[in-house]
Amino acid sequence: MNEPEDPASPAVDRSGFLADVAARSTHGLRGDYSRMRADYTVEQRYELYTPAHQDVWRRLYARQHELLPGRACEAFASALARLDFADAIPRFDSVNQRLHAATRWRLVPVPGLLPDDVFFGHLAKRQFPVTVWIREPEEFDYIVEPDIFHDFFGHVPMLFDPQIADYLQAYGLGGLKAQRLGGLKYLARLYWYTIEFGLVAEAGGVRAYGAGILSSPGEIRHAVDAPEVHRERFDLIRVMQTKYLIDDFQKVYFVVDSFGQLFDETAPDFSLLYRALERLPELEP
Ligand code: HBI
Ligand code: FE
Repeated sequence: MNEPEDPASPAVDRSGFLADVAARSTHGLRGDYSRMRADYTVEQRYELYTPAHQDVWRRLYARQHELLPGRACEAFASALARLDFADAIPRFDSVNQRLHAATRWRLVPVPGLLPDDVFFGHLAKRQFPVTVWIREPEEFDYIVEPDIFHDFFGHVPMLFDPQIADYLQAYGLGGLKAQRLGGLKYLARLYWYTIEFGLVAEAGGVRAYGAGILSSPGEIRHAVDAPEVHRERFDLIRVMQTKYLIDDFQKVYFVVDSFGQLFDETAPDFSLLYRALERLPELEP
C-alpha cells in the first residue's frame, strides 16, 4: 500500500479540523487541544489523574482481562501478561523503553482524535498516538471517542508483535499516499476491519486481535462467540468494498490466517486497486 507513486501531490488541507473542534466546543471532541505541539502531541500530566480515574482504569482492566481467555489472540495475551498495568493508568515513558526495544515503536501522548494526515504521519514514523484522558465513571460501559483505555489496552500490546508493528507503519505510509490518490475511504475500511476489528485463526479457534474488540466487553463476546455473526476469510478487495458500523457491534468480521498474511497481502501498490474499487459496488456489512 505504500509503494512509490507519481510525485504529483497537492498539499493536504486540514484547516477544518480545529475549527470543527472549536465549533463543537465542550460537547465536541473533549480533549484539550490548546497546548499541543505542531504534531498534536502533548505531555502526559500524570498528576491530573484523580483517584476516581485510577479506579475506572482498574475496573475496566479487570472486567476486560477476565474475558480474554479463549477470545484474545496469543500475541495480545502474552504481551499483556508481560506488561503490568492492571493496577494503575500506565505511564507512557516506562512502556516506551520496552516497546522500543521490542519493535522500535513508541507511544506519543495526544489530546484525542487527530486529523487523518497527522495520524498517518505518526504511524509512518512508528509513533502510536495514545489519548491521555480517561472516561468518567458514568461512561464506564460506553464511550463515544477513544480514550486511554481503548488506545492503550486495545492497541499497545499488539504493537509488541513484529508483524503488526510493520503492518501499522506501512498503513501510515499508505494513508499519506491514499489521501493524494482519493483512496482514503477504502484504506479506512482496511484499518477498521484489521487493526480495530480484526480476527485471526489460531489452533484453538478464531481469536481477536483488533483493538475495538479487545477493549470492549460486549464486542469481544459478540465477535468471537456469537453464532449469528459473519466471519469471512480476509479478502483485501472484499474488505475495501464493505461499509462498516460505527455505533453498533459489527455484523461481519474478517479473519486472517496470520499477521504475515496481512502484511503480504497489503504490500502491493494500491493505486490501481483504488481506481478499480470506484467501479465496484459497495457492500453492506
Ligand atoms: N486519531 N487519535 C486517533 N486515533 C485514530 O485511530 C485515528 C485518528 N485519526 C484518524 C483515524 N484514526 C482514521 O481516520 C484513519 O485510520 C482512517
Ligand atoms: Fe483504535
